[in-house]
Amino acid sequence: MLDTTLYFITDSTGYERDEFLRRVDEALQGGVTIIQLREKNRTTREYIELAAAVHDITKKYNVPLIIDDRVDVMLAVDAEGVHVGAEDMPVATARRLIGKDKILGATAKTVEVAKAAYEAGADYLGVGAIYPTTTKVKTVLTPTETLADICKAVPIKVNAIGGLNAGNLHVLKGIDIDGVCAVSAIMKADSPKEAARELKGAFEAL
Ligand code: TZP
Ligand code: MG
Repeated sequence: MLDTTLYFITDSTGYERDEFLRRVDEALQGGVTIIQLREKNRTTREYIELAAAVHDITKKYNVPLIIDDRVDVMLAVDAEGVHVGAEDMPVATARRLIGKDKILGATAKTVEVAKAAYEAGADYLGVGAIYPTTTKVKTVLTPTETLADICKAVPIKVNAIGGLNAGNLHVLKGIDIDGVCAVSAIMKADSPKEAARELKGAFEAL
């Protein structure tokens, strides 16, 4: 059963390979339940090589590895799934290429897009940004009301994303989300392990 409780999205920018992989391992020790490798500035060769290294780690923890955007990279390393956004491959096309057993995630900022993604075969949705993000991601804010509406509109898992940390999750109280996604709160923490633990605790306390 897919567990999106604590969804860690990586960003290797600024980290040496070993330090990046060490942080990924730490985050997993801290209780991350699903992990997405998200690389925007790598060659295909580098993306595949890094994905294989991350996959070797995630397998030890039995945590699914999702590849951002790139179906080819997902297939190359036999990762557990792929995540597509509005400018990426359409959800239905991705589903056709990866088959019915792989995990397919999609980004949704409106109820309409959420329903379409569900109907096209998505297993979970990432909805946000809830707060402005300090990552380089270009995104608009999604009101928490829309997040709540999306949770009611689709039967698949819905995660909140964008600027979330253990100290600000309370804005999501009462909304029927399945989990939270975070980049910076875990990636850039002094201790990714502690950060993951705290974030998970804060989500479970909601
Ligand atoms: N999509 C919407 S916001 C975001 C993505 C990929 C980045 C979230 O990063 P952070 O550091 O958790 O704000
Ligand atoms: Mg994308």
